Amino acid sequence: MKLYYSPTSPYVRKVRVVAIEKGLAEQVELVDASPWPLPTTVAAVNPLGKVPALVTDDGLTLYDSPVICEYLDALVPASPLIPRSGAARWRVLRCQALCDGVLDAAVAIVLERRRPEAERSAAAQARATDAIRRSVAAFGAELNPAATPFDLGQISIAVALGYLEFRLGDLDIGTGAPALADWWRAVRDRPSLAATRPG
Ligand SMILES: N[C@@H](CCC(=O)N[C@@H](CS)C(=O)NCC(=O)O)C(=O)O
Repeated sequence: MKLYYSPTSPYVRKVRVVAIEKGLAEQVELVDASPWPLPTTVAAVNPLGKVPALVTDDGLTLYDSPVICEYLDALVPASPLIPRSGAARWRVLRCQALCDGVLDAAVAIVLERRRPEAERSAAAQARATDAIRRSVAAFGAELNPAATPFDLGQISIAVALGYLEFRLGDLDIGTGAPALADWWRAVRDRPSLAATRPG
């Protein structure tokens, strides 16, 4: 399989963590395809021009990160990272959606900050920051420390917190509730997260 990636993309990191947790890392060849600056090689496989994109051994191209995570999880049916059915499944998928939304808001702020000062919107940044703060405050209720294995919801929370630390440490969003801080301390150096840490 070929994974079109950039080393700092949090969506790519989520996919790489899933690949490691599923024992698939050796089968994933990384293809450097940073979307900035244009032109990007990823546009040849994903018309959206975004990483991650995965080309499977059967030649099927998949995007975006939730679809790729679901594919990798299904490839090795043992120890699913996304429960197959029931409330547990919807909770994990909702948690991934919440965390991807945090990433969308965080990436939007990072891109805003790269624009010339006169073109930046303080209102857009404030709105995105509020969404991040509310969402991180909701992470505590999404935690499932007893989840075995480290499920896709928890992977998504770890990737979101890691990206906020990496790019937006100055916003001082932190981890909020003590339970979330304890959980983050316990998981942050897990091998799949250590191996994919940006920067
Ligand atoms: N929803 C997508 C988001 C992917 C995404 O936005 N990737 C960024 C890199 S962090 C990108 O490639 N952006 C290029 C662009 O927006 O043109 C996913 O989950 O894969």
